[in-house]
Amino acid sequence: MTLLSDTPSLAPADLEAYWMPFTANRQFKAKPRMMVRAEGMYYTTAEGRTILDGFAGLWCCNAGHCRKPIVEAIQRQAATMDYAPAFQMGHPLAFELANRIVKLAPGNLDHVFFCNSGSEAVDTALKIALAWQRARGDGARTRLIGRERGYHGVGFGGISVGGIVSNRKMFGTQLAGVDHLPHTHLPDKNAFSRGQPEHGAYLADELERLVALHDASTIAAVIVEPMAGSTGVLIPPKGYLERLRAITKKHGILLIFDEVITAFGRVGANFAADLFGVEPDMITFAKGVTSGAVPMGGVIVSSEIYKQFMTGAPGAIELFHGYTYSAHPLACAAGVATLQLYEDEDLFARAAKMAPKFEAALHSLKGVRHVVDVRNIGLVGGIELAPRDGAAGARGFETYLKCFEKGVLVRNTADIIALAPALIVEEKQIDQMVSTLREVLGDLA
Ligand code: PXG
Repeated sequence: MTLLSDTPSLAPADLEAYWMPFTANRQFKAKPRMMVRAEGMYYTTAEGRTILDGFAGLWCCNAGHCRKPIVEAIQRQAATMDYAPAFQMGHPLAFELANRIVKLAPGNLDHVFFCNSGSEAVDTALKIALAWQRARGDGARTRLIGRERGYHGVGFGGISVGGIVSNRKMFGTQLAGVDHLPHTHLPDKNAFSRGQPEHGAYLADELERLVALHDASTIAAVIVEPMAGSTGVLIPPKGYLERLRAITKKHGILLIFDEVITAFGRVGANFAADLFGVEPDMITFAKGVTSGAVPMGGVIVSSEIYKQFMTGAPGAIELFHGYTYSAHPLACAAGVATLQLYEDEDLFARAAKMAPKFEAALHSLKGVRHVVDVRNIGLVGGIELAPRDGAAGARGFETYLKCFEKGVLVRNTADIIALAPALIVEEKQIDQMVSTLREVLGDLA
């Protein structure tokens, strides 16, 4: 059998059937960028070009690509038991993975609900928040608070609490009773900050305004990304998350950290909650839990939340929620092997150690043409470009394309370039990413 993936170049007709996500389909299909192999820090394209991966796939392959222990664990599991029913039945790897995640998680976060993506993790967390408030007799708390420029995936829950106009405007009225905090991007005050910016903690006080408007007795939960990734690497100002935690606690509102990007070493700690020293009531995760090798997501909840659900009749199902593929055996095998690999190679500490070098390299772009801000935390970097007159986003997309032509994969959100290399990245690879960007930006109109 010949697989299409064996063929270096596909005929245009072969590209038609696949409706690609978050992609300019016609533009891509006219000039495809096709990846066929990956190893460590590199992709190989269909034309046989080697591409340095500056973005860990899409923020997910934290251990690097096709790492042997992960590959072998998936292969073994696929041949041993492909699937086990997820409802009223279990398999040992699901429990092992949950135990391992809980060991890594901060403070009282000690139970894990599994699903298959970040979007599902967010919807799961929002549903748990509503159900928890109701279970403890606070069923009027139905409001959910998100944040402008937040990205929480593409489910109806996620786009409702999310704050990206293009992800919301086509899709009707979404969830009722949602409100938003302001985003924390203050380029006038915080441009070229290294790590957490100085200004903006006061923006958390906007939650007090929303409480005054809606009354705390109607609000179930606040969800934020501790560091907003998708909308261009917005790092929390010093004191902001602490203040959000204090206000939510004061009003009996749950705080959910969406750590789909930031969990598992991305910021040089187990979770962003650890790095920033703020413990939420729930953490959503996905991506890095399997280093992107098999889809998986989940929610880590506090003991207080879990216990509340465990008070009914012992034979009763406590939460009417779950997915056919919750804790899928292949995902669990990949997850256990991934977390073991992170530990064996001490990759989170490695990320923390590499972060200052990454920071210095990124900030060397200050003064380069078009660059209006550089920001960073852990192994995440954002380089903001001035938009071209009348063509917002064009400069960012061209930068992405030109870097790809020069053998480096970066990501653009409008005119912000994001870098998030795997935690195994070497200094010379960081240098290659930055020098490629410098070269591309220098030539760009
Ligand atoms: N929450 C956060 C914070 C995310 O970053 C999701 C939820 C949704 O995850 P799924 O697995 O349903 O895609 C995400 C996903 C980008 C980019 O370029 C970011 C994501 C996905 C794809 C691209 O910034 N984040």
